[in-house]
Amino acid sequence: MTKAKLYVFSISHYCEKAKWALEACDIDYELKVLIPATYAKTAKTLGASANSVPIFEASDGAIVQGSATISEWANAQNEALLINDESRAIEQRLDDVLGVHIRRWFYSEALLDDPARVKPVFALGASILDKILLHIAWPKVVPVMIKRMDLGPAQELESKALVETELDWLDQRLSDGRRYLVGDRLSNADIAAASLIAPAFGPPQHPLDSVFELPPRIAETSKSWGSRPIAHWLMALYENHR
Ligand SMILES: N[C@@H](CCC(=O)N[C@@H](CS)C(=O)NCC(=O)O)C(=O)O
Repeated sequence: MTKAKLYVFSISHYCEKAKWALEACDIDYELKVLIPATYAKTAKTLGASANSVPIFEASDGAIVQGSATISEWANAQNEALLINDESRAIEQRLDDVLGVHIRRWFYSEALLDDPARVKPVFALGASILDKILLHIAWPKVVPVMIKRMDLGPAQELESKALVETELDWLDQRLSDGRRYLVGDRLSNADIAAASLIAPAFGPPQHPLDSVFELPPRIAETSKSWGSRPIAHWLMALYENHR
């Protein structure tokens, strides 16, 4: 048997979510950092059904794709997390709405205003060859990402408003002072919320904290959202569980 592997983009919040779930379930794995220019080829070689990361290759060769499926796989090994219908429904909403719009809001500023700031975050942990390839391919990668994620100034505002609505929903859920989104221990919903929101708040325990500074408009918004219950909850969850 070979060691399990997790294929990721270093910058991806969905990949941070899968890493956190695997680590919370004590799964031993090797991190394989991919880059936008070549990841699709790796996904195809692995036999993954879609061109997206995270992809987990278990030590028996099984391929598990997508952060929610990876969390389920990890938890099936030792049930370290709470996963039930309620936590699954919350995770799905977070994946489909908050995760997508926080990314669109974030890249609409970061990639349109200052793409050079984003490249080193993708390069973090990549092989030397991939770092060189990324550098060469970057001018072509940026317009593809802009088109695929539908980035732009109007989209930035639209996604920011959607993120705010989802944060209101989470604030409401936390209004009774609960420590976890579901039940009384760490669940897939907690990991999903914290890892997907992290790009807007930059908790110090986040693996990218030392290499990524929030873009200016997001930094300003993040400051103004700092007293929200969800902001305090996020910082505490990273501090206590990451
Ligand atoms: N819902 C999926 C989303 C995965 C996803 O969107 N991954 C992005 C990186 S953040 C990706 O691989 N994008 C490349 C592409 O779609 O071509 C999950 O939770 O894994």
